[in-house]
Amino acid sequence: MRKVLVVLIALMVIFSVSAVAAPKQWVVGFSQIGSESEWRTADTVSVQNAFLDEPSFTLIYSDAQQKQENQIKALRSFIARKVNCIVFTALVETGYGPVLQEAKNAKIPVIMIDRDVAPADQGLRLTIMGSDMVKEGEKVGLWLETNLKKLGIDDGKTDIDFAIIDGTVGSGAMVGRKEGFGHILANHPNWKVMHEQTGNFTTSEGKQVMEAFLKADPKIQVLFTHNDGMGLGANEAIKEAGLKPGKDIIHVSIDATKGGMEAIVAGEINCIVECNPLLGPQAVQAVSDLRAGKKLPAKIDTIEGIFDSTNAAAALPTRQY
Ligand code: GYE
Repeated sequence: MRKVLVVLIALMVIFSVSAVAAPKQWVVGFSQIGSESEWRTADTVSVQNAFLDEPSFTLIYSDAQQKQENQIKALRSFIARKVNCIVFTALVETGYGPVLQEAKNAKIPVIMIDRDVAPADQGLRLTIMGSDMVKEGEKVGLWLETNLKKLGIDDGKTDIDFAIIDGTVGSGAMVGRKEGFGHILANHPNWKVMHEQTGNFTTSEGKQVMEAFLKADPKIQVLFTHNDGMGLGANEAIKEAGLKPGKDIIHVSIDATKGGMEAIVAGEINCIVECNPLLGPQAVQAVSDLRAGKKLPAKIDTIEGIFDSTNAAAALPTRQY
């Protein structure tokens, strides 16, 4: 009996020590695409801070400055350094197959955050965490479906002049948003997309593109910008052309940055579909789970809302990005 007790106590001690044992030190490589927007800055800071707060992780950060070749180099250097895990946002969807295969051969798990790779390469990464870009595009279309009617702009028959400023061509965010919006567009033969061009997700290009659109066609009725940064740039161009954004041109966007939300409150953007950049805590959770030997789900979604004149002002004071 005594012996049994001693063994039991010994086991309990071993168990409790191992339960509180510090996690293994892990080195994580993070390949970010650049700093093209407010959204991106918020995303980078969120990931960096979340890993910094967790002393058992060392984060190696690499900024590709919008160049795919820089990202491929960064991924190769992470592999050469034998990092424990790679966190990766893909600038565009294609072209990373070989380097992802190298990571897989080296048994280094890759967690995508925000922008994914194309389906053909998705077997080479472990999971994707971030927004559903297709859904975002659909939400934009559905808001317009309801509200263009309410505003008396859409009678279901008369042609409506649409302009779209796309994000970076070939990026997961642009491809998904275009596809999702396309699902709703297909139900409205009178929504005519007369102008569509990329603004590369930057405010300056958003402005330039809108200037060119308005020069060619001052009668644009609806504008969809793939992010708020380009939206704010486009609004400058609209105002400089003597028009009122949000009134003369109905304007819908994606992200819900502070600047975008202020534009809703000012009546200059009509609707913004939220895209959450604060992925750091979820990324740390996923890498920690992986380190603990847990299986990660194939897709980790972020929770997002939609804002217009009915709720933007109330949400603005607590906006973190
Ligand atoms: O909407 C845009 C950023 O990939 C979801 O990239 C992201 C997009 C975001 O530059 O502002």
